[in-house]
Amino acid sequence: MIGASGSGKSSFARQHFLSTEVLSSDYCRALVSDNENNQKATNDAFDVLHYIAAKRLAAGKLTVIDATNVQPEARKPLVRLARDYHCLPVAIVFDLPEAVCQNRNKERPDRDFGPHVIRQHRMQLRRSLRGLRREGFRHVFVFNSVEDVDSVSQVVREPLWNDKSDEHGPFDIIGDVHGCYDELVELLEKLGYEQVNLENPDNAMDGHYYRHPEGRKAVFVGDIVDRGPRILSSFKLVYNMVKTDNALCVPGNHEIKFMRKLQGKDVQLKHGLAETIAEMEALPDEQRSVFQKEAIIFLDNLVSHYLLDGGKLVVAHAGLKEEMQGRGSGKVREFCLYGETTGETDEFGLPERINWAAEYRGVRQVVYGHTPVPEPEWLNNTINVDTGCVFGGKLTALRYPESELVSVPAKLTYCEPVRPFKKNSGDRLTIQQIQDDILDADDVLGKRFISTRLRPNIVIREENATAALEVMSRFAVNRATCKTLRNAAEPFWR
Ligand SMILES: [Mn+2]
Repeated sequence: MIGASGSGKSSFARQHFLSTEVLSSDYCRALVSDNENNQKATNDAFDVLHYIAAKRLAAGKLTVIDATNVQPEARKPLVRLARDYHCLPVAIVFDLPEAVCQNRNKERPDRDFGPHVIRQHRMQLRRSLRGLRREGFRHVFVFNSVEDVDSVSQVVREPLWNDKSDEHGPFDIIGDVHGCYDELVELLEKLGYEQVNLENPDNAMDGHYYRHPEGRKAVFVGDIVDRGPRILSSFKLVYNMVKTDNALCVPGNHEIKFMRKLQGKDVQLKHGLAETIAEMEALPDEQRSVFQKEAIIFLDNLVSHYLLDGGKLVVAHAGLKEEMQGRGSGKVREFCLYGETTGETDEFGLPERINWAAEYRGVRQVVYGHTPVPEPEWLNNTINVDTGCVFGGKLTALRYPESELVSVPAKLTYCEPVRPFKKNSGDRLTIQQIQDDILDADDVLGKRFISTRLRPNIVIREENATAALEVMSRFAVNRATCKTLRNAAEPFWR
């Protein structure tokens, strides 16, 4: 909230938000100095306020800052906090006439500052008004009068676009298609989907889609386009399935590049985009322009990731860390599209990726694609379903909630992968087993609760965990384990 002293911020907050949602600078002044109006306590008060706000935002809780916030310096740390936790900052501005604020403060004996204070607040506020969006506020609401404020009957909390927790599926989550239309159709039919013709077919977008007779929904992890043999047919099929509510689709990095190309931006025709563009150029003029217009709208509206089935399932192209799930920021979108890279390149000249899934400890299942793997495998509640169909692998779907994998083999190797695409040799360890072979001290140190089949919630006290670990570590042979332990528990190791 932004407004001069006496502009009615606290009353508005009391009326429309939970008392625990509102962090007031006055209250924090009192917390640290027993006096709400002690201006000397301002810095400490804001330390406390920012600290609590950070905890709330980390937990994804709506947080209302009740302070004047009329100076850019005061708002800056708040916008930064919102960004750090991938929350959207919203400004509610109380641009009320000076007389209203002066009168209200006169009625309050504890506000004994002179009228110049409010005049200055008002000036700072007016100077700030136009720049709020540039400062990073994603929505700005301005009240110009007492009537404006009083006319608000309710503050409506809109869920983010990525929040589809109301949709419970069942789902069939389909890996990177990359123009493998024949395999896509075969997979859909194997999953039980049936072809339906559109009633009013649009020439530019083909006339059919696939629908499951039991109302299952396909969820595409993105990278529909580029590289493969029938890119536009694949794209149009996904488009029609999304339009008719038979599918959801999150964008892949290839969709974004394709969209930028369609918008006339300077994009290199590499990594298979040339094939997409060639198919488009081959369309008759009239169809092409309709297709282009529709495709831009469709691509531009794709949402970075989805939270599904009461928040139990997350689908994102390159996966998603726990702290970013269901949040909205540029960084979240970036992660969904490209994952996290080290900034280095590997021996094939490809960006070296950070394996976020190895560190994942979240409760939500994350299903993703982006990096082709020979076999989809579970790792810490995440699974990569991109089995490199276009590279001669297969096209895979994960049936949710059944956790059943269904795939169809590629008919051809349509594209030679830069990094060799190796098939699994039979009896190797699963990636989860390899992962579990290395103990991460953070997973076992400190007070722990474990649930067993016989007894739920057994408490492992910190000192007991440490002792157990100490005994176990005498038998440690894995040097990586030794290193982890030594770093995490230096004093006890010695
Ligand atoms: Mn990708």
